[in-house]
Amino acid sequence: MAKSKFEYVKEFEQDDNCLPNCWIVIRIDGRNFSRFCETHQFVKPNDVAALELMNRSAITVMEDFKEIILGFGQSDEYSFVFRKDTQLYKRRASKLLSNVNSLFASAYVYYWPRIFRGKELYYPPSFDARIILYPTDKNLRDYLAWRQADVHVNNLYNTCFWNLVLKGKLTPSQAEEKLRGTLASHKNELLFQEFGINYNNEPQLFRKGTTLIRKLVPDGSGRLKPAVVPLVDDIIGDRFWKENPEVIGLKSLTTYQPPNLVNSIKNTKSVSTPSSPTTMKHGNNISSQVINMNSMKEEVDPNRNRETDGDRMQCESEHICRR
Ligand code: DGT
Ligand code: MG
Ligand code: MG
Repeated sequence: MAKSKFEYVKEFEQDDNCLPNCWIVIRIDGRNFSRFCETHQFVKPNDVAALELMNRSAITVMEDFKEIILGFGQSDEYSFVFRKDTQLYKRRASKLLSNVNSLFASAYVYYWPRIFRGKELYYPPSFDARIILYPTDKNLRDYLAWRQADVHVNNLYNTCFWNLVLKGKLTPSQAEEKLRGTLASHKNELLFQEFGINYNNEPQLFRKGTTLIRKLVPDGSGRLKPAVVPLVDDIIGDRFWKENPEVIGLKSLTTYQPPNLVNSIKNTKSVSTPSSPTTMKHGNNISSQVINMNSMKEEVDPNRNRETDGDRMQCESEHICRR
């Protein structure tokens, strides 16, 4: 068919293929969620249902985009890591970015009524998105460590701030003034002295964010199915990466099946579809926790009330304080 005389305009489109052999990270972040959370009266500082909705939306993205090997979420943001050898959309940045972002936003609205039963969605939320390329595994791990350290810094600050305001009856500016320039150790002390809160006992979900990876899980009929599994774990230290070498190694999926999984699955709901990971006890391996997407209740492991590598590294170096 002859080309129309208008077709030359296509030449104005620019190539935006991501460099080969680099990890492709897409991070989305809620646009003006300070207002969105206020309007929808999210619990301060952490609203479990809101986090569940973020996780549900991110799982939807990962179920569709199979080349995403890992997701990490906290607050109003989610990072998605594509395989470094992905050829999806010929690695075109605009295609990857816009598709991931729009699917996340539509999933957020789609699942809102199921998670916030009866709570009205007053206006459509939106998310900004950026794409970043990391040439080395170390760069990628440092990126993820940076995001997880951010959870820690923000959550410690927010926990102090909202306790001072809600329980201590300080005004927001008084609370801000009180916390200005304080180190992590001061904030820990403040929480304990003034409110009897041991920060290390705060839910891990709030302190570490959610990591989504792919595992093979029993589907209830004796078969194994790939599923996106939400974990609450330290991803700053080496342990997580040693325990899940397939993630960065781009190897075949490993089975999420600790030795006593069969017994513990009997005691929990069966994994009906890969889209609904169930709560599974972590067997002998107590290092990470799986979130039940229905309740987001964490499994409590008394051995976990210790500072992890990430906490320690962050606490030692922390001079940042912000809300
Ligand atoms: P942006 O991203 O520049 O458009 O602006 P914001 O307002 O989205 O700011 P950002 O992304 O730095 O911070 C996230 C905001 O969302 C922050 O005001 C705290 C709020 N937020 C996130 N999760 C929760 C939650 O679970 N409960 C409450 N009450 N607020 C939350
Ligand atoms: Mg935001
Ligand atoms: Mg944010």
